[in-house]
Amino acid sequence: MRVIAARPYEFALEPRAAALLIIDMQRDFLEPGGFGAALGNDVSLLRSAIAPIAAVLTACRAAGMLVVHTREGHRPDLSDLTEAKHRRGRFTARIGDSGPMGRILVRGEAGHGIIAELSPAENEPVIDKPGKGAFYATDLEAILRGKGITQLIVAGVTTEVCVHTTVREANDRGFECLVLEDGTASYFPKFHEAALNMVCAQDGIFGWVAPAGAVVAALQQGES
Ligand code: C5J
Repeated sequence: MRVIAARPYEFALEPRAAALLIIDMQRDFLEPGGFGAALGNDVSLLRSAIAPIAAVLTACRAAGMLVVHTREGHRPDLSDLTEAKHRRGRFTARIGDSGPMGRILVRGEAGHGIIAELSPAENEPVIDKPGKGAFYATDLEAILRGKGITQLIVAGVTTEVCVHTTVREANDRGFECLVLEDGTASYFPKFHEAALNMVCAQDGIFGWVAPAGAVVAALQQGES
């Protein structure tokens, strides 16, 4: 067991029963010309999460932990895209439209890919999800249960959308979640702060929050 200094209190990490879950670190959200930009956002605001996630990713791999990546996106024929999600917003570029990184939020296009800095290793599952939550319409839960996972270290973007939705889904399924405060990011810094506070309010209503450095230190300190 490794003790992580966290809010609202210490998190007792069991590396054999824990996975690092990296949500949607895709070019479509982090680079100009993708989905995030099409929604009118300053995509540079998400880049602060990259280095902290990379540090935790290295430490988790070294500890032999399961690492799972997710990608939000849709089939090329958009058959898994709800009409409501497709229509939402008053912007000119929509999901499925062509942009500088290929068709926006469509599987197989350049923009759908995970950024080079956090490329999945060959043995790391990549979950393609059509929704905001990583458990909705995916085999994530089956993969985690099959490997005996009960704890999740959750990172990625954006804090209040796909990270939060996933943490809520995981919490209801009985997983203990620790969210990386500097390994998540939002286009709206105030939402990032609020979303993290919501996770650990009421003595951990949805889980725990800790900086990447605390997770790396606990993983490097050895068993206690
Ligand atoms: C959004 C996500 N923000 N990955 N997706 O639409 O958070």
